[in-house]
Amino acid sequence: MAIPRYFGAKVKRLEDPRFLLGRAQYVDDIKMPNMACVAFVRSTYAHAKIKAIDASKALKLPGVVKVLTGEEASKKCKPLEVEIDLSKFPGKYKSATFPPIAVGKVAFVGDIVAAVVARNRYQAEDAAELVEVDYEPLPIVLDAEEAMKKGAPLVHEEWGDNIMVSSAFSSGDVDKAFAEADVTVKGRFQMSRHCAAPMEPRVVLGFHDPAFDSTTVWSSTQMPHMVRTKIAESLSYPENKLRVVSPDVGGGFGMKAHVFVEELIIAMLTLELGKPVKWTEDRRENLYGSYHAQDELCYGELAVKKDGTIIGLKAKFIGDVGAYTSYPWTPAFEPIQAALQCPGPYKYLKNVSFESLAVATNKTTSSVYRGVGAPAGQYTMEHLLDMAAAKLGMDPAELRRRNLWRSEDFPIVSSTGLKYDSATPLESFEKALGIVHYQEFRKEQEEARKQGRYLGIGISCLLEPTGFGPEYWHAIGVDSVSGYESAQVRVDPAGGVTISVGTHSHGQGHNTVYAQIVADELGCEMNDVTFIQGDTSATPYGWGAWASRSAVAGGGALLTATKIVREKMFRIAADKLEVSPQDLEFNDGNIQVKGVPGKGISRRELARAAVYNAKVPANEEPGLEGTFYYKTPNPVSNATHIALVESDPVTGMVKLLKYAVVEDCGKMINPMIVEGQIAGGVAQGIGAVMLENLSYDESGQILTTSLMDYLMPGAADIPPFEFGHLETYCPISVGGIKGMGEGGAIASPVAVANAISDSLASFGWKPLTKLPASPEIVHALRGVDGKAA
Ligand code: MCN
Ligand code: SMO
Repeated sequence: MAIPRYFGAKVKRLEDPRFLLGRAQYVDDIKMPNMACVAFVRSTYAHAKIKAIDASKALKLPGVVKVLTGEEASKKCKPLEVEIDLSKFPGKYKSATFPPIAVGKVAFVGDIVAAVVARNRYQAEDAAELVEVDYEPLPIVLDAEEAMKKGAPLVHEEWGDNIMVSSAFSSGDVDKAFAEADVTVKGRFQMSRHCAAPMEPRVVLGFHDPAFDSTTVWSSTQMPHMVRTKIAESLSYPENKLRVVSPDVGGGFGMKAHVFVEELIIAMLTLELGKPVKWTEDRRENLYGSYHAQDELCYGELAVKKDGTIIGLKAKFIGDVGAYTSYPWTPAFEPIQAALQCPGPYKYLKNVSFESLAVATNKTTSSVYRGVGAPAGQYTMEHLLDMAAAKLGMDPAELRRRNLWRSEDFPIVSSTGLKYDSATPLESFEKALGIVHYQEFRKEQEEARKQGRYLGIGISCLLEPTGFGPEYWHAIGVDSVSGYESAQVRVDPAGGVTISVGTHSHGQGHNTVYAQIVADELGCEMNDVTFIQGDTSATPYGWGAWASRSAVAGGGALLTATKIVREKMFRIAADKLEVSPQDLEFNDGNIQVKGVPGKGISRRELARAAVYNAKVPANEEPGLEGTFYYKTPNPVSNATHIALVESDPVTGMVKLLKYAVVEDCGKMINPMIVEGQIAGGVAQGIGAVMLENLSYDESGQILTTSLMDYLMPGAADIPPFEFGHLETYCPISVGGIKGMGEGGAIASPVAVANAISDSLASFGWKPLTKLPASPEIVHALRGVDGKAA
């Protein structure tokens, strides 16, 4: 690599002025002449037959253009179905196709029954209310464990039961480990049901252009290419006539890493009506009509020796995944990932057994959300560890210290079969303890208890697999996604650089980090780099952003594509200067002979010669361009999180005092962005453990359809952070980079939970078994008599 000027520096984000000054352009900002608007009629029943739909009154309202129902939609559009090679899939899988609009029956409150198109949104909403649907209610099932019982109402009758996916895994001898253990602990932990609730809900705009007989769909998505492929396939529409654009996107957090039926419906409507058609989701609709996540019930059991050696782990994860399957992940991805995550960075743990179940219920479909099930696995392991420490009478930090892998142990294959290239679990742990002055805090805690103040500290040690490239998906037979990545770098005649990438930034700051990479390689300034993403007609095919992949996958593709250009520039310059390319270097925008400042050629001159005048050596093509498709590796990063809290056992209120994270994500491109990503993830984890919970009444009506009911953390709920970094060069990725975008959200819920249990440990250590930890639940930790031991 070139001498880094920007790679590794805390450079301010190039995109921020645009966002802060309100100059971003989201899908809803796009207005087209003659544009129609859609409002959906969504089921008010959790489970019911649709006996009849009468749209006659709606169609009489002024401005109403069309009412599309399931019967008609299913003739024009195939349902969404995940492509899985069952011979490789590690478990039993039942396909639940997701019809674009419900046909014959609805399976959750929010299921789409009809799409109403009108000249404006007001008319569409008014008309949607006039669509009369005759429902015949069916028995409902709202709880995953109930849904697994014999005789439970069936969400999909044709399945014969409600189990969408079941998968089991074991290695070593778990029974023996438990028989040999000095101490065993077990727990049942209920994670809360989430909605990513990004600042910008989903928006889709479709436009068919008669001049070219082509169609553009703008969608607020994390994965525009996949959306294009799936719309084309579902509607049997030529993919080369379809363009999908995701302009500025106001957060996604996994929820927008899907193909949604709403995207299919808007494309269908614009093709039929020959006019632009837009749908803008409102907050209420987003909270019940998009996807949920994280509703995992976890059973875990841990076996340890007297000296603290962790020798056995059993866990079962039951995902309450709602009504349908999600494209491309299936709702099974969360409970399966929970199991993969569960063993954590603990080296003596060879004996493990896991079961993961995805169970259908009459609720909103549940799919992936930042961390993808890993927060549940992390919670289970790290809370059991504190439980074991309490039972052993050992300090929870000491218990971890005795078991953590250290950097020289890598590479390793985990007990769940994941390959871990390199990591620093013990090193990051010690550094994090140093940051919070662990021993001093323990003393302070003891003093405070004497004065009736309850301080607590909670640790969570994380290994975060990132990237998830083709090797991973091929191995498990999932063909709906592959996850390689692409980048293209072009130099214009004036020496400016345009990069176009297949990844997607919707808050992560890719414009900045990619410009840092390119500026270093091509000896230019960051502002000389123009960044294009999110437009299928302007970028090579790529996979968007998810699985903390962009730094690894997009960064690796870009670095390689840029090197192709750099090498060509050096070859051409060498020819002109009559030296060898190895004798050249970039200096202040010039390519010069190493150590001879006067002898060189400016980047601009060289670009003019190569791109405009075709004055290149005989064996070179004109132009300066590089494209690279990268089979993304799957590096693992690691971190230690430590939360400090103060709890009030009387009111049950918890105050977060401080939060420390030591992260090792390989070479950091921009440490400031890395810290921002950790902080954002931790904020979401704080939401998970303290506040967020989508709830339903017994009839399957969702009760949390506004941000007054679904409580998300605000800035005032977030404690001050302290960050530490380690940088282990990743041996398997281009540039030594590892991902990290989800770790904040994975490690934090249990760090806080451990801190809360610890704060009230003088009443007898008790686990937090149900999230979110509301004041009632925290209050209950002090026990019936409320007397400290
Ligand atoms: N980075 C870096 N050096 C590294 C690793 C990362 O500088 N060694 C930078 C990256 O260049 C990138 C950011 O940190 O700008 C996050 O990198 P990465 O881990 O590659 O994750 P992605 O960019 O692929 O983002 C996806 C990840 C996921 S999966 C979810 S979910 C999530 C998250 O990012 N959703 C987010 N963070 C989010 N942040 C915002 N604002 N909005 C979302 O929807
Ligand atoms: S849930 Mo993140 O988009 O992998």
